[in-house]
Amino acid sequence: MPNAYFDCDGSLLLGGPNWSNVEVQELKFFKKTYTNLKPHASVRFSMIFFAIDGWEYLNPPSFTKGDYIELVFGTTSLELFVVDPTNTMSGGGYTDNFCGIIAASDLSFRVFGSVDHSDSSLLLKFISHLNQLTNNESFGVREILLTFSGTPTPPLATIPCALADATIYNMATCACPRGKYSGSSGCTDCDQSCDSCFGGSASECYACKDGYYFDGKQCLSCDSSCSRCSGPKKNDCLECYPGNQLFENICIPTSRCIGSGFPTTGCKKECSPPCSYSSRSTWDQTCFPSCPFNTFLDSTGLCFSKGF
Ligand SMILES: [Ca+2]
Ligand SMILES: [Ca+2]
Repeated sequence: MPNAYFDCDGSLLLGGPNWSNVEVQELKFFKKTYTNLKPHASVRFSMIFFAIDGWEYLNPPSFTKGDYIELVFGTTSLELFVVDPTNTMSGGGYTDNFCGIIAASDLSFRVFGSVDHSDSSLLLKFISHLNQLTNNESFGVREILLTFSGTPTPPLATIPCALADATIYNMATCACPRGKYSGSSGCTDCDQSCDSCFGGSASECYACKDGYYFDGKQCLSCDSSCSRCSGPKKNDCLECYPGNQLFENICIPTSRCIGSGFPTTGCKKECSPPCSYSSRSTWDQTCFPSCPFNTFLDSTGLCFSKGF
């Protein structure tokens, strides 16, 4: 089996030119099952999709069916076609070329959408319906974000939806730049908490912006220390801003983390000289030097004056 990942001009893809071979069944799909999901009514998704090399796109005005990828969310299947605006084959309307064959153009675009789903497990599957060999055409995907919502798929959430830099079959109404949605008076700003959206409120996001999380109804602010998070607390961080290190879901400023080997191996749980058990902080057992007289160690590992 080829590697499931491919470095496409600096973007690490799931898939890529070693994959989606029409002749090898095992190479025609990716799948992952998510289990133990909290109660929800729909799944909103956001991902960056790559159509690599010699795809036959959907050609207007006849819209002859070309190559496509099937997105499976549980029992729901969505078909992802790309429209070639110039009515020529193999990506004549697109000029980018960053992956696979040098002579064949490629296209990347962000896809959004929502599907109704309420089971406690979710099968996510990408099935290739490319009809030629991997060295002729292939696909990839990255930055897959799934947001589980307590409300059913909204009527305005056209499925799937893409940005203005690509046209997906039958989805022209949602082709607005990132951070905007197609409103009655054209492309309109999303709420500031949304990375992408189908309406103007914080509950109408396909995906939350960095620094926000989805609580099942809307995007809410993370603790200011987290760049991505699963909840509002300081220890709900999933990713940190530059200059910080994630340690047990807390973002610690690099300068405050003194474990030997940091940052290549992260903060250490084990104490080593000159740290001692008595000087490690209680909240994450990270080693810090003893604090000077009349100071105390705070929860982030800094020494503060007593009474401060
Ligand atoms: Ca190419
Ligand atoms: Ca083809």
